[in-house]
Amino acid sequence: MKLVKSLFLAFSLVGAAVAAQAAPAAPTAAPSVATAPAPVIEPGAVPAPAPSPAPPAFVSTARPDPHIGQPSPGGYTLPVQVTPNGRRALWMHNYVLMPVIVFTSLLVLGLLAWVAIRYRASVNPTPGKTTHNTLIEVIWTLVPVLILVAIAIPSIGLLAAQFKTPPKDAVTLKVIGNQWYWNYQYPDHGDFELTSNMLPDAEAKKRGEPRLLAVDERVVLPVGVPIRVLVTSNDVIHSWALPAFWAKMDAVPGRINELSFTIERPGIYYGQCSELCGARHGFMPIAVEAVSPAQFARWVASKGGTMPSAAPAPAAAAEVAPAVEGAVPETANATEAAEEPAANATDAPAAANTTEG
Ligand SMILES: [Cu+2]
Repeated sequence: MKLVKSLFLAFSLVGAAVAAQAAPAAPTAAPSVATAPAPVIEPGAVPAPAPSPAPPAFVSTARPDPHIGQPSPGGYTLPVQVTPNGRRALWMHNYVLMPVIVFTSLLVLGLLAWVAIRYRASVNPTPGKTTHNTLIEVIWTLVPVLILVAIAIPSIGLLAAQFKTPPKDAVTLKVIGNQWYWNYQYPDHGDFELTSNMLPDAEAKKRGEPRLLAVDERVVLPVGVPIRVLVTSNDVIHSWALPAFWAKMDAVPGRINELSFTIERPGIYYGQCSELCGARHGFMPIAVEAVSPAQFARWVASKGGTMPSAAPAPAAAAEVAPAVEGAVPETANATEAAEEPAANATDAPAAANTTEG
């Protein structure tokens, strides 16, 4: 009897704590935990292990930033980059390529103007007979060569960084293209799967998301952690492309392509299929929600997945959803999507292992 009493006490304490913490975020979840009846244990029976309180459901609180992770009105340059490779590539574009292009264009324009005006027929009735000048020929050969070498050095480094193999403990996301939606699998986290379909315009508007880019199931990834993306397809060639990550990788049936990046800031980032894949090619957007590792662990739990570490991520249980004014309701699954899951899971681990070497 004493045991029943203490169990009941412990249980209501835990329930009260969870209710107090989760009240602003998930008011519906709290009462069910708090009012759960204490288990009745027959005298002499082996007591069942006390059920651990379920982790609070992951509720997305993020709202898309209209200037980051999606096209913005009047935008004329590359999007804001949120990965180290992206920032490096943006730097190269802004401070190497653009100055070279602008300088070269202005130089050629100036030379043409000079020739056209200074040596026009009206002021040069008898043209000069000069055909060769060794010094000028050496200059116009050597200078472009030096410019190309100057561009090649940072360019090759950037290329190598983009295809650097991610570390072994990187979070693996498997992306599978389908006509015309994306499947996502998390092989390191219990291999659960999502199907991501575009939201209808009205629903996207209601949620404050851009039309043709919003989806019913966002891919959730942790920030500050290397991500390994394995990209493949079930039918035709698609391409998983996310401009803010400097990421674009073909999804080819029967083969797995690898891509890796580290997201540096939380947010919602949109992309699109970037390989003409059929009639609804323009309607299979990508939406990635980058969250803290603790929130990621909670999201994984809410999907029925597991974290690869043995410890059940105490941070995830301790941390409570932040205040959620106008939180986006999670995954109303508005579209009549989700045909057959069509998971091509069998070839994934083998192929992934070969890439790890
Ligand atoms: Cu496609």
